[in-house]
Amino acid sequence: MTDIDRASNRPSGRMNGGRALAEMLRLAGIGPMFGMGGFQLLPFYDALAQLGMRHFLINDERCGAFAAEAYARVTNRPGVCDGTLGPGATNLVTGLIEGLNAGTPMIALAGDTNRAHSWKNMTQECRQAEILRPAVKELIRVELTSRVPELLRRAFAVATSGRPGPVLLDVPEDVCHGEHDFAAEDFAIDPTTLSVPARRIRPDRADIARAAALIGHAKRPLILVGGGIHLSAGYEALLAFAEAQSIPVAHTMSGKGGIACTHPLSIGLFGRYSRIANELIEASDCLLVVGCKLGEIATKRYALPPERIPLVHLDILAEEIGRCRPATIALWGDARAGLEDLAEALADDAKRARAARADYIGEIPTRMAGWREEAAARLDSSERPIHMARLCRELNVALPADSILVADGGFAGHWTGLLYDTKSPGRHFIPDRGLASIGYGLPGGIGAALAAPQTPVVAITGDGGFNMMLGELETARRAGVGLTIVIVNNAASGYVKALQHAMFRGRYQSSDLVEMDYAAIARAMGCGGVRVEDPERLGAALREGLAERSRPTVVDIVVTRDPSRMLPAVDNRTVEIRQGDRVA
Ligand SMILES: Cc1ncc(C[n+]2csc(CCOP(=O)(O)OP(=O)(O)O)c2C)c(N)n1
Ligand SMILES: [Mg+2]
Repeated sequence: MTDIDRASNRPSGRMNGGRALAEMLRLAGIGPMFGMGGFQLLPFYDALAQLGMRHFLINDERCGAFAAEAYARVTNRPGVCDGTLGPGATNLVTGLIEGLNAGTPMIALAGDTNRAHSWKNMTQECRQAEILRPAVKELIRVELTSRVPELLRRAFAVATSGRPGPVLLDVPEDVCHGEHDFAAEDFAIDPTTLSVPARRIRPDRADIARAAALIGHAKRPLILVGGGIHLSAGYEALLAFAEAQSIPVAHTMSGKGGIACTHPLSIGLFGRYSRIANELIEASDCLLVVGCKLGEIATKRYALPPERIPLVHLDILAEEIGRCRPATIALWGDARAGLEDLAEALADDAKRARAARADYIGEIPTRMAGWREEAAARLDSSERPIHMARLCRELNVALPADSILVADGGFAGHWTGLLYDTKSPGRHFIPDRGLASIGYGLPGGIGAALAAPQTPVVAITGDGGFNMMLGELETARRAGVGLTIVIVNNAASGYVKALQHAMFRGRYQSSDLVEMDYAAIARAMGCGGVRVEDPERLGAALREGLAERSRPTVVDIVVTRDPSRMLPAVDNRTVEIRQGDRVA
């Protein structure tokens, strides 16, 4: 529906709060929603049915929040999920915090008790507003049915502005079931608040000038991008600036896709795991950090980057600048706008800068070739069980440029963060690094697949993460999504097992899983299922999954069971580990 159609579709008359919620969401043009019903929000569900809006029953509200979160990342529009009073609402917490930390716009609805009876031990009653408040950017309690449109407007404005985030509307039963005489004017929405970034703010001009001078004088500048580049959709500005000034670009897991990993200026992942980026950071004389929090993993536990290197930090959230590492120059503003301004400030110097940095840029292919040579044995490994690096190589070959890879919180995300190459800029790699929960892969894949129905979507997850979410395979099948789910089957809570190997001399506790045939389970659930034990069969199995467009396919991959080889081996992991250290 176009914005004009929506605007002419504004209802009036007597209706309950649930209907008003649905009418507003329709006006906002939101996509499919994810939730599980309960008494309090049933008028809302009924309105969805009457209005023909898409809503998917999920089997755990946490998955609804994950699916909505991934949906939002793919579309840049708020993802919508709901949960009923009490356990439904509290199950939303993990998914909402993912969105809060990752800066993802979301609208969540939670039913709450009827105010005529609250605090009288109503069934499922709990102090949910207090539990949910720190999980969201803003929690809005709706106290009057008449205020439903106004407060949903507010929710969109908050969710999509500044650093985006989730907003929770806590809706008491009597507000949802209660009725009000609405006028057509009540139903209105500001179209500029429906996608991110809702508004752009430019850094201060004087700060841009100072930053430009610093970068202009640098011989070995480097750009470090985080997830903010996606929130700002700053791809063109990043590429234009990096190319005009001959500046290499490194990325965090969340920032992958700022420029294509296959672009000659991309030096890959930096932080805990790196190909060549960390060594280039060490040798840099000026860092430009864009939309990146410089958190634990990006900084190798605050060991990177060295304090001696001047650092320009561009971020939409002022208080994020300098939190972990003092910034020489703070640029408070939108990533795209800031990069455009820097490019403009340095435009006259671009030719000279490119010439001066020719040798520097020339190092990238040489260093990458050196890394590839060192990693070749792993990337090309034909060992069984299958080497994770080989799997990543096969993903690089099998997945087309427009595909989306959703990566779960276990090793799946770390390995693909390091070795998976996006072939074009944009949201082609979606890891849940906001909270790094395991279990995001499958529901995140559902959300991404529904957001981009024509796009090949692959979700890669550990067996532990998949076990958490097995029930959502039913959701995926019911939704008819042609999602490929790659299970990294190491019969272990591998991350934990690897740490126990490294730090506790192999005294394993609660880190083994029983060997399962997830392909057979998938087939029993009416989905496609392929089990792969031979690395030579990986490509065909992935292609089989990608070719299936109307139901999910599980590709169950038997990978190394050796806990000494579970960490991304292409990393410099030969660190000396003392008890109490975290290596991964
Ligand atoms: C909800 C949640 N619980 C615990 C953890 C800690 N954790 C990180 S990775 C991991 C192992 C997960 O096992 P699996 O999904 O099989 O992935 P693997 O590391 O074996 O590839 C655990 C328990 C987490 N990230 N999220
Ligand atoms: Mg595992």
